[in-house]
Amino acid sequence: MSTVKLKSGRDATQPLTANEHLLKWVEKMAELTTPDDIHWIDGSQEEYQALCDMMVDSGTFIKLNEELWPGCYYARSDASDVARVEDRTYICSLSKDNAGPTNNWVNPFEMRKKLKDLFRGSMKGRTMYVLPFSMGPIGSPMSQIGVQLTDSAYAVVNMRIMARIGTAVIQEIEKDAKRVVPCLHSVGAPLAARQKDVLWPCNEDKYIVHFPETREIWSYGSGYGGNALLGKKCFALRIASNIARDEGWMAEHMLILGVEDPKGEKTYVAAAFPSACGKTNFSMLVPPAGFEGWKVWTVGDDIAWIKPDETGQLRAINPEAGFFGVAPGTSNHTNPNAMAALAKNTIFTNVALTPEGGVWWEGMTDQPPAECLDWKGNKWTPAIAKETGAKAAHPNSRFTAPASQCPTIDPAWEDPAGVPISAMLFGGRRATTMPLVYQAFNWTAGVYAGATMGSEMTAAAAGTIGQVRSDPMAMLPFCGYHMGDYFRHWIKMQRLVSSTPRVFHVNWFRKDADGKFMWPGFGENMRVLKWVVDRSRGRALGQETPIGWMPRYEDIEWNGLSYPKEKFNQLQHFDRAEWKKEVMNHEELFIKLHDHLPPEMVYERELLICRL
Ligand code: SAT
Ligand code: MN
Repeated sequence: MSTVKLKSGRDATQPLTANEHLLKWVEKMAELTTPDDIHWIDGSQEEYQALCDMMVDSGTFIKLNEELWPGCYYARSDASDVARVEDRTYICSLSKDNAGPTNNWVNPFEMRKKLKDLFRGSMKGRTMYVLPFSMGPIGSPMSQIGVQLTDSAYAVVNMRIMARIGTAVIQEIEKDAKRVVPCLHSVGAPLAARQKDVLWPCNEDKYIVHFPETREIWSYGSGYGGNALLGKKCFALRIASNIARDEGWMAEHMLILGVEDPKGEKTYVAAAFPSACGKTNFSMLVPPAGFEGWKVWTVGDDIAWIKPDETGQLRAINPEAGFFGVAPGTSNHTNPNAMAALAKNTIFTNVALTPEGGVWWEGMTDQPPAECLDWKGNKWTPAIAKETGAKAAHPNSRFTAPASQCPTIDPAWEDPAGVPISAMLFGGRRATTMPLVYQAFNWTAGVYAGATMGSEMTAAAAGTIGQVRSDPMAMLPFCGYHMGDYFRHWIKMQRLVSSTPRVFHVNWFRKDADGKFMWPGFGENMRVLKWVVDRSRGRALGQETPIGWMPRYEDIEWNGLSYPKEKFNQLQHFDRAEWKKEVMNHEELFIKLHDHLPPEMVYERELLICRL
């Protein structure tokens, strides 16, 4: 295989820079991985098209019906390479103590040796793409720069949607103002001479490795999502959380949205929910009946970088440029804005393919297609599904769509200064115990609420689905250092800001005794959001409870929804016995983190116990 020919005649093997550091590193990594070719990514549309065409020729991509899905492509991964692999993810800090008990750690010297063995010759028979990328708008003082070397064209075209890439980033690198984070990625499937490639090369053995002190990422063996698009979780969360701690800002697993009321007053809110718990839907919320004149604007759906400005106001940017969203459950009913965003120029992975050359997934339409090919390429019909339980789309199937195509994308979403954050929400999937919403008494109590949050596990990570696990700030798989120090950093942020955002805990997923969701969710979450905004602006009432401030029935806007008061009280019900158990469970994580746990967390727990 040799690198693609570009119509413009540009020879992509020619370096796009004279920057010596970059050239030397590329050369060194090429010596290690021995690709057949090197392709410098300029990020142009022409180049993107050429790479997509190449993958269509090889069968990795299927071009979707241009009439129905203009500019869209479809890929099926290897059946074993469908999600992030948390047990193969490492934080290799110099000392084990810095990685903490919630991260996998291996001595960095040992790990480097291991990685060198793995990467030696790993790109043989393939092209190595040199992919410069910026997380955050190019030129924003809050942005960070990386270069990903990868032997996956799939990773390159996805990264072109998810980040700002190419020549403009090279120019930033040449200004030499910012440190570049080197990211090496190989699917770990070298090709022997004349060996035919498979559609989705990967390796059973996977290593997703971060070196926090040297700010490096080495990813081996997977072509999927967060394992392969290294700007996302690896850089924007695991490495960035380290940079943020050192520099006094925050890298968080949070969506960012703006609420605009009928008078035009705008309030920005950031919210941390674990993967596949509805961040994308919430960030694109459509206000329900009764909220005429209100608008919700989308800044980001997954990651927020949050920094105090010179006045001490916290401001956030979305470091990403696209949405890597969970497909199943996304529909014109649940999220029309995501549906509009993914209607064109989108890459679909592991959804189902319809006979018309379209895509489908569970929940996309009420009526499933009469027949389609499932995410493994097998024939799927509703009858087969009924009989075998086979899903047409993998539960973690994804769309990669440009954020700019979202109808509710905020006019300020690329503002280099970011948007001001007034409130922060924590939440997960909880069938019991957790009310729809409560407000923490203050910043420290809010940090405690985030630190002790839990959620039922989803298909976004390989593992047990449905079990409640503690997932502090939705960062358990993404915090690049000791979780106890991370809590300390949160506490310390209070000293760096002029006023802290108000902190809330939400749960859209509480169930009644019959196992039915008690809250309609989706657009109706606007009612919670309005209370959050009003509380943040000091103009809504609530009731003090042992866990925090809660809205009474009359504090919520019910215009347009008939939701009985008794049901609301049940939904908000705070059960002392359940909470006592909950607080006991908090201890499990705290014991693990004990020697790094800030005293505030212990005091908050004591106070909570006293109030209970
Ligand atoms: O695979 S990703 O990490 O990009 C998506 C997610 O788990 O949130
Ligand atoms: Mn996520």
